[in-house]
Amino acid sequence: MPSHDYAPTRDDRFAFGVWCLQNRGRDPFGDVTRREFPALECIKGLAQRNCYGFEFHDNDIIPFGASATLRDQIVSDIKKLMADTGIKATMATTNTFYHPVFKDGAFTSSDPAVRLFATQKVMRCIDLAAEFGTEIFVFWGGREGVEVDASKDPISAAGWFRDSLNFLCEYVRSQGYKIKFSIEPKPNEPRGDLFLPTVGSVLAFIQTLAHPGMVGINPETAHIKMAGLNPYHEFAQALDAGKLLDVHLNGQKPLRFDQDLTFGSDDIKEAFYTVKLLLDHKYQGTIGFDAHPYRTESDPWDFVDRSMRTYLILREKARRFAECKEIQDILKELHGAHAELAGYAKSFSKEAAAKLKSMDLNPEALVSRKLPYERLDQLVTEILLGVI
Ligand code: GLT
Ligand code: MN
Repeated sequence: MPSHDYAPTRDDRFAFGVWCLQNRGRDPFGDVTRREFPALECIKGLAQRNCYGFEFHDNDIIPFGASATLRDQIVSDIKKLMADTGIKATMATTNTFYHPVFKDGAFTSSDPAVRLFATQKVMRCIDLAAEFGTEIFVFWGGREGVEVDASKDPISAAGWFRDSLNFLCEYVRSQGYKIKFSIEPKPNEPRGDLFLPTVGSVLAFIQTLAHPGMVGINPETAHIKMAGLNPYHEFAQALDAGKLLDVHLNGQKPLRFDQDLTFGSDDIKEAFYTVKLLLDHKYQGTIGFDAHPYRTESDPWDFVDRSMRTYLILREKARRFAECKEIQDILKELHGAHAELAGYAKSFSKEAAAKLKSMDLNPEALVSRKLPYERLDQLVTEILLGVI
């Protein structure tokens, strides 16, 4: 029997994108299948389900081109709802992909006027984020890419992107906002190729910015699998670099169109390792889900409930992994080999190098070590299948 009923609490720090709930099931081949939920209804529903926060694009809550009066009215309604329910606006981002003005990129458009329009839109969204007390501000470059490589030099495009981010970092600093930027990588779709496709590319890019300390990464399971990579390893790389500011958990079959499936629905073992990673390494950010309900659903709430429930079940499985004596004995054995040599390579000296060169490490003997990975993987499988 489970030790609890997997009911989410605010302490679990779950958050959902308002856009996930507003998704109406439209795809390139078919029209909408359900109504659009107004932002207030989405946020209220999340609060009722004990979500810690909501994530939003400017245009999820404020229509493109809305008057200042309408904007202020919407902001005050949302602030009241936040105060009444305690839900927080945990992540904000700008829609720089929907309007046709962004058809050839926002920050990487070859037209400086479009780049400035994008920068202006982001500054307004940053102000909005600050009003809601949001501290993580995401950049997903949905239109930052190409179909025709002859159209722009990727190094110039990187430069335009860098200039815009540097300008916006200065804007945050000049306003005294407590906001960090987080870049969300994706390999393709809606563009043929997107710039900054993976965690590694974002990490390298961040180091070229004027304020790398203000910028981190928001990796998403589906985007990683679209590139055929391992989400567990990609999330780990961001964590190792101290740059995992936010996560977008969902599901995706590898190397396909962006499916945005519910977390854990396609590959439970992979989802398990992701949850275990966040737990083992005491990830401090919110647990953001970015998927959309199947096109066949009539409302988004089953998707919300089961995302959180699956996460909590997997968290309990991760604890079971830590408590499983057989697993822990195997790991102890695996990681206890030649303990006297562990850390040798950590401190370099000429003497240590000379000694290492002449050390007899006997590869033949090292080969004979037993690595019971079949058994180890079976134990994980059985934990996930509920046998252990
Ligand atoms: C869009 C995309 C997501 C991004 C969102 C942030 S919007 O739905 O598919 O992965 O996180 O702009
Ligand atoms: Mn996302």
